[in-house]
Amino acid sequence: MALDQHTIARLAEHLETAELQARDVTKITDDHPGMDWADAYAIQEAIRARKEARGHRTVGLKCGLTSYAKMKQMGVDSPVFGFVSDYMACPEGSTIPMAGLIHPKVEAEICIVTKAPLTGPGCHVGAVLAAIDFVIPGVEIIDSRYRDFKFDLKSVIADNTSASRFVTGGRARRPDDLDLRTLGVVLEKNGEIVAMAAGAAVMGHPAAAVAALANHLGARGQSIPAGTFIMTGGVTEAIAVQAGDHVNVRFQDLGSVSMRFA
Ligand code: OOG
Ligand code: MG
Repeated sequence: MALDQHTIARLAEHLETAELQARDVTKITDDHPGMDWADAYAIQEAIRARKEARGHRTVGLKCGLTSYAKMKQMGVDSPVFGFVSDYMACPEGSTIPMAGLIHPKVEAEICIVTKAPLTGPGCHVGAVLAAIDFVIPGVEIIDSRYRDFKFDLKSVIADNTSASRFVTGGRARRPDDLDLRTLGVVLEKNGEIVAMAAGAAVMGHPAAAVAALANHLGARGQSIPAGTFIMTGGVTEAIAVQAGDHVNVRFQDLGSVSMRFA
């Protein structure tokens, strides 16, 4: 670690305050160019601890930048991991207020819930498939706290990978009767198709993103408990939304997930 505990705590407060006040900030690596990966995840952990200390439950984990479309859009080359809190969950079909958000974008995500723990290193697609209880379609609303959504990997990890809101809906299915690689996803905004992809866009197989998460946690002596909700990452590039927009995502075999912004 290159940063001291005091600086980690100060940066966590800085980024979480930006989130809660919906104000953008400059990316933290501008002021701390020497920060390392451990610092970045330590800041994210400190943000999680702040939320939990205020009584917010952590209700899931997320993989990000797992598709080539997302990596290309954001100009980065490796996945990142974060968490989602109870207050980020929005009901299917609801209206999400733009007040409280900075410059949100929507992403279509294949999500899973585990029925057995997953532990890395060495976690692989087969182990993940054996541990999936059900697959559920979701939409993540990301909202980078960084000005103009511009960041590098360390800055975005510290910012809890832009986590802001999420919606699950559609129809949950057991993994046995699904091929997650060929599962088609169509993202519509205001009735027009704006992006589409298949599950394989996510690291060749969405379960590979979960394996990567287990291996990332394994390197830190942690594992994924049974019953964990996990978002595997946007299958297409993220789409900016504004007040008045309606978003509907159709997932093959899993129904659709929709929401409105006001
Ligand atoms: C980082 C978060 C990426 C995903 O699904 O790829 C993410 C960002 O693009 O702001 O959640
Ligand atoms: Mg995402």
